[in-house]
Amino acid sequence: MSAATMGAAEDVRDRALAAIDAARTLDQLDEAKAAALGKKGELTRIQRELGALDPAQRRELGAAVNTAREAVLAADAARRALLQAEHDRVTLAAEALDVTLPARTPKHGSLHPVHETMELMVDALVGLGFTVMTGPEVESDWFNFQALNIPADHPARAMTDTIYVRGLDGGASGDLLLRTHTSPVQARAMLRQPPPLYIAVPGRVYRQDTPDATHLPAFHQIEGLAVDANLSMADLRGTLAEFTRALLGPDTKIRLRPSYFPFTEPSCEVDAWHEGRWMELLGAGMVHPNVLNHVGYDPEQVQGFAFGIGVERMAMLRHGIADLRLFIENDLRFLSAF
Ligand code: FA5
Repeated sequence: MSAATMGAAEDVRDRALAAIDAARTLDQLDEAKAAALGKKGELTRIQRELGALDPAQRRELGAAVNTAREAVLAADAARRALLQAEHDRVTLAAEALDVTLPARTPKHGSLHPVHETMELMVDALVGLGFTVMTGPEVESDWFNFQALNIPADHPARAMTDTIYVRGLDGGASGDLLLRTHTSPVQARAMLRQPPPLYIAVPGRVYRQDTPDATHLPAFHQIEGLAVDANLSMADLRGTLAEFTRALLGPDTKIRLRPSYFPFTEPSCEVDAWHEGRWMELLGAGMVHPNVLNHVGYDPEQVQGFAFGIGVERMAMLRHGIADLRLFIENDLRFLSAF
């Protein structure tokens, strides 16, 4: 075997080591390695030619090829580790997140003060044994008025300015209206079940009232109705005293003033003492026998008391707010104070 042949393995090794050293990327390194050790690589070719040599030469050249291969593999591994580390560093830098940016914190909303007050009022009544019920805001004349002892020509219809609903054809519906109070649910409840009955009815009501500090054209009421044997005005007063204490504190003073509602007899209005004056909170009374008769209850067997409380008025007292209109202006500076 010629010295030139012996030197061939070392030449290939030297060229491979130089190419490996010069590789700037992992791709270039792969190329340099394949040029020596790949299927068509130079060392691979020399190795293939070993078969044609006699045994002594084959052993000698074979050893030279192996030494060269190990040198190339070692250089490749060392260079690969270096290039891989560099590659990782560049990738990490490119994909880095700046965790020092101010976070976008979620904005938490809160219940509207009227809604929150309504929930507390309902809770207090549930605590006194009442069951929650609701009814429609678009109501029939019969439930809103007639069932409540207010016939068509009754002067009490003028007590509230009713908003009537037109039929879809644009003509007057004659019968449909936006309920002016939560009282129509009294008859709905009594028609559904026999006495005894204790219900609390939260909901929105509508009147053609001009907005002022204590009136809104759309507001909320909670109706209370209790029908049972042997109920009296004393039960009504006790219930309302407990209720107002639960909402406004244990020292709350209330007073009952005689009043008139067609669907209660006797009737009263209840005021709470607030900031040096009495504030009207609700209307109430003993359910009129005609109302019980309308729904098939026997006034000889059962009596009832009923009351309708203004939710906005209660929210006003609880939060010391002077003007109801603040509740509907949707000024976030006002609403986020609760
Ligand atoms: C009624 O609506 C009767 N249905 C209450 C009732 C129920 C009496 C059961 C007897 C038995 P009145 O119109 O007074 O009554 O309204 C009741 C309460 O709603 C008032 O005391 C007041 O707190 C509130 N309220 C009335 N009008 C307005 C308004 N425009 N804006 C805000 N709150 C109002």
